[in-house]
Amino acid sequence: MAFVRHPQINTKTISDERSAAFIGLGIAQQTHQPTVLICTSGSAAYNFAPAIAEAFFQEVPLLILTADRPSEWIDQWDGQTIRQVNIFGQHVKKSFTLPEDYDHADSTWFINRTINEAINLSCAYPPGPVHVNVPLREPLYPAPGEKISFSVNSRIFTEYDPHPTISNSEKEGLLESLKSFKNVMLLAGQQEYNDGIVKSAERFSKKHHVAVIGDVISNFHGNDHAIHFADSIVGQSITSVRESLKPDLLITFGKSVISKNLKQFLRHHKPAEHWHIQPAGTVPDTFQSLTRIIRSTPKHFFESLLESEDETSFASQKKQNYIHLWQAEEHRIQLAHKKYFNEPAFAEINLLKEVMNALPMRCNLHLSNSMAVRYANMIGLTADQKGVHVFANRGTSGIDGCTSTAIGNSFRSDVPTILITGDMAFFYDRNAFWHNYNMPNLHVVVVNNQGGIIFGMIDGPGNLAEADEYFVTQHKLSAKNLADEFGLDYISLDIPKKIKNSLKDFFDFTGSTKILEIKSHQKIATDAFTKFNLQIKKSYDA
Ligand SMILES: Cc1ncc(C[n+]2csc(CCOP(=O)(O)OP(=O)(O)O)c2C)c(N)n1
Repeated sequence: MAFVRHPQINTKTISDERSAAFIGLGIAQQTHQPTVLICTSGSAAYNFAPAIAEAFFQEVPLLILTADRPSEWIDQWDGQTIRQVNIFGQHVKKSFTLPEDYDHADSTWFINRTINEAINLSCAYPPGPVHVNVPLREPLYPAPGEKISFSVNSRIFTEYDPHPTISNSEKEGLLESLKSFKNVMLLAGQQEYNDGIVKSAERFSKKHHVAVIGDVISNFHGNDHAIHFADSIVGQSITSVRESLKPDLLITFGKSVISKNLKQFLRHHKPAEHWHIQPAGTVPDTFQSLTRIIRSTPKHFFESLLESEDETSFASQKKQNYIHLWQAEEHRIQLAHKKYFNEPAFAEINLLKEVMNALPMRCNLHLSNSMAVRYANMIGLTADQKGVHVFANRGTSGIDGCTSTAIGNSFRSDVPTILITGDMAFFYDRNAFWHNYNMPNLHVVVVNNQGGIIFGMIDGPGNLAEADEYFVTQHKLSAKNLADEFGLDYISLDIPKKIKNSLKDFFDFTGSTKILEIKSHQKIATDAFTKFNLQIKKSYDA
């Protein structure tokens, strides 16, 4: 009530706490400020947990306020009472508990300083979720006529993130070292679109002759010269090609990469050195070859290392060869794509290619786990689609909040939000729609193949006798029923003849929420996926 009645705070109420928390995550992705999540006591708090884990690994700021009973009432079989202290375990940056009684002046001082610390900590690099447990003593509701008043001029601790810089001596050392490597790979992990980073990385790569690799969640599609199909290249090529692509020096920044093929390739062909650029926080050793942690922002690193003398043309030529090798492979994949997509087919990968081609110039593109994000990575975005900003819940890769996150984005973005999702992820998170708010220009593509088709596509579960029942988990749900129930516009795409008109209707932005259900078939989809990969493999036969 205090939040709802505060004149400068915007609130929304979402009944399902799991969806609410993911919606909060989606809002924070747009505002870059902590979204405050508030819930009642008891199991409600646990339902925030999936989104909190996602926010922790995706490094999105959230401030979580859980109402609680006073400590003496815990474990006394009182209603809606569970053990809430540290309930989110290691997936919050810190957990605080506020005092239960406010009579003493020290209590209000403590609350003020705790909330200051919580907000600042949530924003400090790497941003993330912070929990404040709030035990409340009865009476919980104001007496009739009782007014809520707000403190004015509350004390605020301002805090600015330190800007880690590269000293001159460190810069000299890095440049000297950089010169000594021939095959240098710059690999971008998941990050939000940032034109400044894309451009400075491009200048850095040109200056130092570095091959730039970035998948669809790295938001590097604005860079024409970068390699976007590394997953297909290292996954489908022949041994000799893979050997030639091995880096001596790997430089990484950003968070995770989608491709298991690429991770395995780099773990197998370990570079002599791996530098990771990250201003603060724990640095993962994803490729088992980390040798240097550079405490800087990527942009500052790239720009600092631009100021150096050019290498001799002989040295630069040798480095350039490595880039050319990657670019030739990228070109080979593009040609294979052309051949494959030239033959029309009513299959998921072909239809999603059409969807991605038809995206508006400026939009947020949300990709659910798991085939949606993989298909999008294989199809790729082009440099002239740099107004398309890609989001995916790859912190924990859950299917439980992809729709809610997209909806959170749509609440706070003035460009359309397009979600491409599989059916399992879509139906799992159906309560994302259970509220009374408009989702302006949210357009959802549901690829309905009646189960988790990913498990039929990856090595391992696909061949097991239990695959259909326990992995793919067949179902008969239709997005039409959901659209009817929630009053959303619905378009069904079930035959090739409808493609053009369905996409035209779907990409007509009238402000309403639209669902396009692609009626897919598992066998056709898996056969098409095999054919697509075979087309790439075949290009190595000659
Ligand atoms: C909360 C959660 N439960 C289970 C999983 C395991 N999982 C990964 S992908 C997937 C199936 C997704 O199916 P769907 O949304 O239909 O997409 P498709 O793979 O068919 O493209 C499952 C169950 C998960 N990632 N998250």
